[in-house]
Amino acid sequence: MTIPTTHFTRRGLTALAALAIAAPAFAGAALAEDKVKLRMSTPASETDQRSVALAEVFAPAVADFAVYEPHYNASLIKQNSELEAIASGDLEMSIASAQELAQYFPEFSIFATGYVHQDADHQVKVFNDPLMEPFKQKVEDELGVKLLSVMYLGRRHVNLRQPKDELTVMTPDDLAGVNLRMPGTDAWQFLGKALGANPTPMAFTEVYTALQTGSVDGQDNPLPTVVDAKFYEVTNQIALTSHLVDLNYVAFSKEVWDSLTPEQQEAVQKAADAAAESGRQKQLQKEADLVSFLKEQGLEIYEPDLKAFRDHVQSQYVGSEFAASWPDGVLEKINALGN
Ligand code: KDO
Repeated sequence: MTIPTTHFTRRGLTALAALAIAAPAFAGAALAEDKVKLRMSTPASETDQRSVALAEVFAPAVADFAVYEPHYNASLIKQNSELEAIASGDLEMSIASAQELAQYFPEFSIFATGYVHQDADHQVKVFNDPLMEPFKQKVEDELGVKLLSVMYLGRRHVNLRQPKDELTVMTPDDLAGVNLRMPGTDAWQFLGKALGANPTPMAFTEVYTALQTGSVDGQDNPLPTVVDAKFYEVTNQIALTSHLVDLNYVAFSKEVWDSLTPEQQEAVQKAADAAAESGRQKQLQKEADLVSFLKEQGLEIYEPDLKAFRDHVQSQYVGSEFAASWPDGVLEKINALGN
């Protein structure tokens, strides 16, 4: 707390005296105005499991010294600009994608590549493995952002407006000419192309209307997102391609981190890990439960030829500019951590 040293008034002195008497009661607990403000911006909604986990698990665990201030639906910072906002001091936290990081550090595209991560456990093993250290260090040194933990977004699938009897997606060839909305960075667009589709860049917050009006044929996201964002209201089928076991990192301002005491840093780290774990379990449960809900809503849900998709996607990355940026041996290490 900063106490003014000039312009003392009688009333001010009385207030200060009252504070001095009450001081022992505050020992150890900072006043609200002294706490670190943690503005978090995400395109996700308030009911998305990553948002819920941060609000219900992260925020209370750091409440002694920090005020968590979430901004949902990209209302504070637009999608894919959050890291820049943290770097310039306009934001303290975000839920960052590997694709967004790949805008600055192309090697992060390895974590955004189709069919690389196998499942939620594999993501955690990769994130906590020494292989990740140089990646984390670079983001910290060059962008001033600490990647605290990995959050599970889920298995992305192809979700289309066309009913299955009009278009059945069994192989990448079936997606030829399909305008598939993908988020707007190069790594995302490349993945859309690798799936065989015609990728269209668009912010997450615009997708519902685009599906409703037919300005795109479809989009890709995990089942919990299809439900949370109500995409099922404006689409007719889901081909379970599982083309990306998707993740987001809990991104945190390095400047704010450095201003914390070692005890506070430990609390922030533990809180981020606990939130990620809580969100992961809930998201996995939702993925398992939501197939029947979506079928009840009239969507046709089926598994395409997964080998055909995997082979095609992987063949697109071989020799690509993305693969050229991957440090030697990292893909092998990631694969070795899987099943
Ligand atoms: C999306 O735009 O499709 C995406 O799923 C990409 C993710 O990286 C992430 O930004 C997510 O949107 C938002 O958090 C909304 O769920």
